[in-house]
Amino acid sequence: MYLMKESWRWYGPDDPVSLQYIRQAGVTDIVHALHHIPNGEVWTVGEIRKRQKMIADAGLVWSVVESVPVHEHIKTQTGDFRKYIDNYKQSLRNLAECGIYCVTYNFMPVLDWTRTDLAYTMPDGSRALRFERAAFMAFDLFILKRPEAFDEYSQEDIAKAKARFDRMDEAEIQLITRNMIAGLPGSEESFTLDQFREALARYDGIDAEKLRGNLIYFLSEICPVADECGVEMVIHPDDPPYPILGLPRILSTAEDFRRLVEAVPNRSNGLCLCTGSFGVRADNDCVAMMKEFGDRVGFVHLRSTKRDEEGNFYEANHLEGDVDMYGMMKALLEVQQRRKVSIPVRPDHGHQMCDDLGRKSNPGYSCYGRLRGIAELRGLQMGIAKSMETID
Ligand code: DNO
Repeated sequence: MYLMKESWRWYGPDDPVSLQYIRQAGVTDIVHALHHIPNGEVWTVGEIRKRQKMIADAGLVWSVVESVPVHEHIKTQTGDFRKYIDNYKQSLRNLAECGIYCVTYNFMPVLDWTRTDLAYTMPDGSRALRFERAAFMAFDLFILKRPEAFDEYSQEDIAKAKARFDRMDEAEIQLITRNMIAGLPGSEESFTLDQFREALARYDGIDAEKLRGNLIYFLSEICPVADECGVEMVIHPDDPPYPILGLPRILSTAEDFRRLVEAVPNRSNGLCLCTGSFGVRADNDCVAMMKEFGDRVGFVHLRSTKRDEEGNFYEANHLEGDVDMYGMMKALLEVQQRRKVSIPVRPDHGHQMCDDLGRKSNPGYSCYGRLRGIAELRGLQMGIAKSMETID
C-alpha cells in the first residue's frame, strides 16, 4: 500500500530541532531550503550537495525543497526579472542533477504567511499561532498607517480596529509590528516599517489579474525546464487565503489553481496542498481539492485551523479545528493508490508545548507540537489504511 512519505521541515544547522531529533520522530524525509543563499541567486550543485550530505549523514533524505523563493522582481515583472528567471531555471537543473525533484514556492506579494500573535495561549497551556482580525486591522490603519486602508474597511471595522489599537500598549505595538513584518520562519524577507511601505508601494498598479499574468508568465518560462529535468513545481497557497494590506492574492481557492492549470497545462505545474492555509476559508473544501487536483498534488501540508465569525483563526491541534482530517487522509490515500506513489506530507506547524515552552524555537516549528501532529496523523493513516485493505 502507498502510504504518505513522512517528511519534516528542517531550517538548517541553526534549527533548534536537530536532524537527530527529526529522525526520532520516525519520519524519513526532509523538507529544506538553502536559506543562506540570497533570494534570486543560483543554488549551485556544490551548495546543494553539501546540505544533502549533512542530511544523509543523519540517515535522512532531502526530498522536497521549501522553497526556492521567487524574487519580488519576478512577481512585479520589474528590474532584473529576466535574470532571476534564468537563475531559477538553473537552480532547478542543479537540484535535479542532485536528485531533488520537488520544489515548493509561493507567489504572495511582499509577505509570505502572516499571523498577529505567535504565542496565543490555549486552555491546556500550550501556545498556538493566531490571526486576530481586529489586531491586524489596527496594525494596517494605525501603525502602518496605510492611507488607502481607510477606504477599504467598513466603518464598523475601522471602529473595531480603533478600539483594539487603543488597548495596545507600546510593547504590544512593537510585538505586532515585529510579528507582521520581521519575517516568520521561511519568509525570505524582513523589513522595517519604512522599508515595508516601500515594498507595498511597488505593487501600486498591480491588481490580481496583473499578478496572475506575471505568475503565468513565470510558469510558462519555468515549467518547460522543470518538465525536462523531471522537477515538480508545487505552488503553496496564500496564507491567509485572501488579499491583505491592499495586496492582491491569487492562489487562495480551487478556482485559482484551476485557472493556473488551464493557462499552463505542463506536467510540472503542481500544487502544495496546504490544508492549514486553504482551510481558513469556509468556502474552501480541502477534501474536494485533493480529489480534484490529486494528479497534480506533489506535496501536502497537514494542519488545521479554527475560525470564528469575527474572521479570527488560530492553529488547532492536527485532528481538531475546521479541517476534516479524516476525509483528507482518506482522499490522500486514495490518490496515492490510484497514482501508485507516496506523496511527501509534513505535519505543518504545531503548538509550542511541554519542554519547548521555555525554549527558543521557530514559531510553528518547535519539536513537540509537530511530534504530536505527526504521531496523530500516522495513527489516523494506519486506521484508514487498514480498513481500506479490509474492504479491498
Ligand atoms: C509556513 C509555510 C510557508 C511556505 C511558503 C512556501 O509555515 O508553509 O512559509 O513555506 O509559503 O513558499
